[in-house]
Amino acid sequence: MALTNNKAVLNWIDEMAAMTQPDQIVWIDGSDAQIEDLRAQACATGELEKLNQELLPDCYLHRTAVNDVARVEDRTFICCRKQEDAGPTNNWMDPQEMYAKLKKLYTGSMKGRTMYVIPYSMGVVGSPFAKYGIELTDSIYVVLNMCIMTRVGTAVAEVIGDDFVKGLHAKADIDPENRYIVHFPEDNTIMSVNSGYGGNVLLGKKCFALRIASYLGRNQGWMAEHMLILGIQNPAGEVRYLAAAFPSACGKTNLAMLIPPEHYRKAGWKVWCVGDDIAWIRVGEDGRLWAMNPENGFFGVAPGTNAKSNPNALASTQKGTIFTNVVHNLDNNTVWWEGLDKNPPTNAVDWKGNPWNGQESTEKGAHPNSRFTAPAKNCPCISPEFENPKGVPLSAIVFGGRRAKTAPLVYQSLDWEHGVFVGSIMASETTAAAAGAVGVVRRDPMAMLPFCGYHMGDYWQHWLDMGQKVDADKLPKIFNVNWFRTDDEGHFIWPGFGDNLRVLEWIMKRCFNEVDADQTALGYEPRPEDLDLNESGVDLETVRGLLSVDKDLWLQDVAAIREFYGKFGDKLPKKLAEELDALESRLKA
Ligand code: GTP
Ligand code: SPV
Ligand code: MN
Repeated sequence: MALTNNKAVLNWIDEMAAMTQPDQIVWIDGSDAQIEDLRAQACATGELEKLNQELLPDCYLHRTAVNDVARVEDRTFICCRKQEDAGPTNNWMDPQEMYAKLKKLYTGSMKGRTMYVIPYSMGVVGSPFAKYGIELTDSIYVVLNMCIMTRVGTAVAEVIGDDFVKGLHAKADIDPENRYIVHFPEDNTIMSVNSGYGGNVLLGKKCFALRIASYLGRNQGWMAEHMLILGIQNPAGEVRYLAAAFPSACGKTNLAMLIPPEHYRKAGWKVWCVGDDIAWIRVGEDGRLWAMNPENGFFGVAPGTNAKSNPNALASTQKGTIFTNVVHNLDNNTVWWEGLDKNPPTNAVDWKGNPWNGQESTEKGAHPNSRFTAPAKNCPCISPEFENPKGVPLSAIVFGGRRAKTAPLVYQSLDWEHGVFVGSIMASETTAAAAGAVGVVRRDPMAMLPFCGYHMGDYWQHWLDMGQKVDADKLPKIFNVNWFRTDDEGHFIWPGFGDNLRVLEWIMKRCFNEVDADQTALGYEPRPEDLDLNESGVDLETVRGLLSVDKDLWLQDVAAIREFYGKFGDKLPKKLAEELDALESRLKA
C-alpha cells in the first residue's frame, strides 16, 4: 500500500513502473518487521548470508559481482541542458538523448522482480535542513543499506513534498558495458542501472547528498561537501568542530572516529564523530558556518580497520551491519579482511566467492574497496550533536590527500581566499574506491572531482562567494594536511591515525590564536616544537622533514596546476589565478 497520497510521487512511480514492469511494488515503511522479512528473503536467494548472530547480531554478508566493486567515474554523467554547465571534469550527454538511451535499458528490466519504494530523508526528518528523496530499486541489498545509511519509512512519506529527489535504480544484468550512473540536476532526478555496488546504487549518498545537493546548494547559498565532521573536546571541556575533505579512501572515517594518544586521553581529550563522509554547510543564525551530516550510517572501507587503527569503527560494525566483499570465515561464520589482525582464517571464502586459505593464498581475501555499512548510533564516540538538525559550528576546514612527497604534514592558508585556492589544487594518489588505476596522482579539488554536480569553476566561485557571506573573524580557518609522506623505502613517516590529534590540536590552537606559526611559501606552518610529540615515536628532526617544502617539486606542481586550471577557461575565478601567481612568486623569492 502506498504510504502517501502525494500525486507527484504516485504519478512518477506509476511512470517508472510502466517502464520497468515489476511483478509487484512494495513500499518500505522502515519497520523492524519488514526489515527482518527482507533479510530472510535475501538469505533465501543467497543475496545475503546471515552471520554468527551471537558474535555479530543482525549482521549479514553480501558479495557483489566481480566486475562491480567500486564507483565507476567514467560511466557517471551530469546531464544538464547546456554542456558548459557540467564543466570539463564531468561526463555530459544531452538530457533527452540520455533519457532515451536509459529508457531502453530500463524497459522491462524488473519483469519477474519486485520494485521497492524507499522514502528517505537526508538529515533529521522534519528538520528545516532535511531533504527528501524516493529511491525505486529492485535490490533488497539496496533497501537494507538505505535503511542503515539514511532515515527511511513512514515518517518520511508523511512529510515528503513535490520537490523530492527522484531516484531509479535497476540492477538489470549488471552489465558493465551498459552501466550508467546519471544525474539530471535540473530535474531533481538520478538514474542508475546495471550496478549493485555502494556509491553507484545507494542513491542518497554520493548521487543525492553530493552531486544533486551541490547543485541545489549553489543555487540556494549553501554547500554540499565530501567532508567528515568532528568535535575535539579539550581538557577544559570545550568542544571545537572541524570539517575535513579528503578524497575517497584517504582517511575521513579514520579521522572522524579518532581515539587520542594515551597521554591526551589521560589529560581529558576526546574526539566526537558527527559525520565521516558528507557535510552540508550553511550560514547559521549567528553568522558562522554550521555543518551537518545528512547521513545516518557509515559506508566505511573495511581493509586496514582494526582494534588499533580504528576501534570505534570496528565497534560500530558489531551489530546491525552489512559487510560487502570481505572474507567469510567459515569456522565461526564471521568476517575478516586484510589488516583486521594477523590471523587470516584458513577455512574461508574470499570476496569472489571462492574457497580461500589465508595462510597459504597469495591473493587478497577481501577486495581493497570492501566495505561495512554500519548504523551511526553504534559508534561509541558518536557526537551528542549528531541529531541536531542545525549541525555544529565550524572553527576549521581541513583539506588533505595522499601525497608521497610534495605536501607537508600541515599548513594553514593565509586567509579564506587562499584557503579556497589550497582546496582547488588538492591532488592525491587514486585509491580502490573508484574503478581504474590505483596510486596515480591526480588533481581532486576539495575531494569533489567525482562528486561536483556542476561546473568546477562555478563551484570554486561559490566557495569564494560563501566567504563573502560571513564576517572575516567568523570564518573557519582553512588548513591542508598530509598523513601520507613516505621515506625512500615507501614507508609512511608519520604514524597517523590517533596521532593525527597532535596536528588537530595545533590546528585548533591556530583557530583560537593560542599558538604562533612560521610563515613559508605555502602559508603558516607549525614551529616543530609546538607540536606535542610526547610518546609519538617521532623526533623533532623527523617533523622538520615532514614540514619541509621542496621548492623545486612545488614549482613543478605550479606548472601542473597551471595546466589543470587551463581546462576551466573563463570559468576559472580570477582570484584563484592570482593566488597561483602569488604562490609561484613566493616559491621563487
Ligand atoms: P571513503 O569512504 O572512500 O570516502 O574514504 P575515507 O576518506 O573515509 O577513508 P578511510 O578513513 O576509510 O581510510 C582509507 C584507508 O586509509 C584505510 O586503509 C586506512 O587504513 C588508511 N588511513 C586512514 N588514516 C590513515 C592515516 O592517518 N595514516 C595512514 N598511513 N593511513 C591511513
Ligand atoms: C567514496 O568512494 O568516496 C565512498 C564510497 O565514500 S561510495 O559510497 O561508494 O562512494
Ligand atoms: Mn566518500
